[in-house]
Amino acid sequence: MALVEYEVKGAVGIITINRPEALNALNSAVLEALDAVFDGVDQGAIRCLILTGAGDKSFVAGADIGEMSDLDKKGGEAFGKKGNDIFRKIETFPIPVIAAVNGFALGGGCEISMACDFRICSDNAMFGQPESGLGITPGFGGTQRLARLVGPGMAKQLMYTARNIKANEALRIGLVNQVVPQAELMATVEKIASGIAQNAPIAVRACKKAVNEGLELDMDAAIALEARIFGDCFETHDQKEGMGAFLEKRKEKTFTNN
Ligand code: CO8
Repeated sequence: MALVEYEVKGAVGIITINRPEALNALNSAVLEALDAVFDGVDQGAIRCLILTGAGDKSFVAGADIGEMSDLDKKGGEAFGKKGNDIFRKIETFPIPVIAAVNGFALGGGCEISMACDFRICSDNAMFGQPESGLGITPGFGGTQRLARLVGPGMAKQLMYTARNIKANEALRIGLVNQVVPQAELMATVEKIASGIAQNAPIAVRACKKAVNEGLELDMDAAIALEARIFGDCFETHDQKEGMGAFLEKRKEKTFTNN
């Protein structure tokens, strides 16, 4: 069995981290396999991706503690970079990526979920950044993405205390968008992904770019960025198709990502 599996259902791609015997912990081999799967996604045919973990207990229980335990400064930085490079690839991937969090999302597991566009989790999910209890900081972007997602005060409390939180608390603090019974998780996320896949991919991708890049700018520059991206839409087939269908009272729309 591959360490990372990839299944295509229509215009939705499902990426499954498949190392259940270690609760899908991220070692170098898993990170490299994940990178290769993202590189292989057919960006013409696929309109939404789902990232999940194999089994019903864990999404990803963190970076591999065994592999990290003997690292020196240089090795720690290199391992951190390996994770950061692939997480950034996910975050900036042109196609939306939804994390379907089906259990533990701890340390690097919480971090990879935060590199996705948004998170839907099962009722048994558990999130946390337990690194301070291991004598390290989060190293796959957690100090930055958690603070941006839930605010610096809540992020600092979670990191300093190394306390894990259950699904409902993750929902309350805005770390996840929705909590569903575990048996319904994949069906729920696939339905959301299919809904996204029905909209103009060129517009969905432009929204992702505008939000991600705009958050790095001050408001004036961010609005100017949005204006440029918005204007670009009017040179697309998909804008003519989307508005044309509305005006013609036509339900069927043929979006081409052009
Ligand atoms: N790394 C390696 N192996 C793991 C990990 C992990 N993170 N998590 C679980 N496993 C393994 C266990 O060792 C065990 O293997 P074995 O059967 O061979 O002993 C197997 O998975 C099953 O785990 P448990 O028996 O522990 O299962 P439990 O249900 O009793 O407990 C827990 C589940 C609570 C999730 C527990 O496994 C646990 O606490 N895991 C570690 C969670 C953690 O601390 N994660 C954060 C790791 S640090 C990190 O992610 C830093 C990211 C940034 C790195 C930057 C690099 C520079």
